Amino acid sequence: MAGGGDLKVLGVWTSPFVIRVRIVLNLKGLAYEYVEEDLGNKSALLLGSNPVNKSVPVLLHGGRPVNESQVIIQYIDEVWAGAGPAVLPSDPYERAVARFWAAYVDDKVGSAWQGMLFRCNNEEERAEAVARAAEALQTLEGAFEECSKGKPFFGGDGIGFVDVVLGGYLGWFGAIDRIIGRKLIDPARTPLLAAWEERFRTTEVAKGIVPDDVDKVLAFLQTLLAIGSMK
Ligand SMILES: N[C@@H](CCC(=O)N[C@@H](CS)C(=O)NCC(=O)O)C(=O)O
Repeated sequence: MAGGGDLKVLGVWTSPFVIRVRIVLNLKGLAYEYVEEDLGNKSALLLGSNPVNKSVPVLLHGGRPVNESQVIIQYIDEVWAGAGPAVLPSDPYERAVARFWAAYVDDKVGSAWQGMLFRCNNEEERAEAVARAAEALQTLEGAFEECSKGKPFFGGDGIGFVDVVLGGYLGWFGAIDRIIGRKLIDPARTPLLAAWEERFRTTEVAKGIVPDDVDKVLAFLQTLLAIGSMK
């Protein structure tokens, strides 16, 4: 594996933002050191590397920090352009489209994810966030059709930017499915996304990174709620 021993990721194993970065490092075949952070007791390295947001992930490349998951992914894709498949499309228009949908995912799905798990005070508020997530996923069903052009991933034949950005949430979706008693990515309403979810979860690059142990994720949710994280 490439990477030269100078790559380090500060992360939390359930974080959608960390997961997407780790999947991209896998895609590129880059070796890195992974350091699990405790959000209730952040390390001096995390606070010093990301003093603005104090959030994970942080990528340290030769000791220099890069912050914000979407920025990190684009940095990796540029620096290791020759390693593994490109994550962003080479065509500028298609790249702009991929960036648009990635931003949409974090804006709409990300805020609904926080609403469903961390910012709901009662079941009514959770249901409202679930409805917002469902609406965003419906829109993404159309985006999938447009971006994939009949191929298996948003990125076409292989995993691309929108795949990793949305795919980072799948571990939590499994936990949400358990909480709400049905599939958030509903095969009846969003059949393309439901098939994509199965495909994405079982890729070599996602296996072992996207959490599939729902009980463990739900137990971790209690830890995060106790420390008031993600509020
Ligand atoms: N926009 C950021 C979001 C990162 C983020 O929210 N990370 C969470 C973990 S999932 C975090 O570190 N939160 C800090 C905290 O809860 O104190 C990114 O894409 O990197």
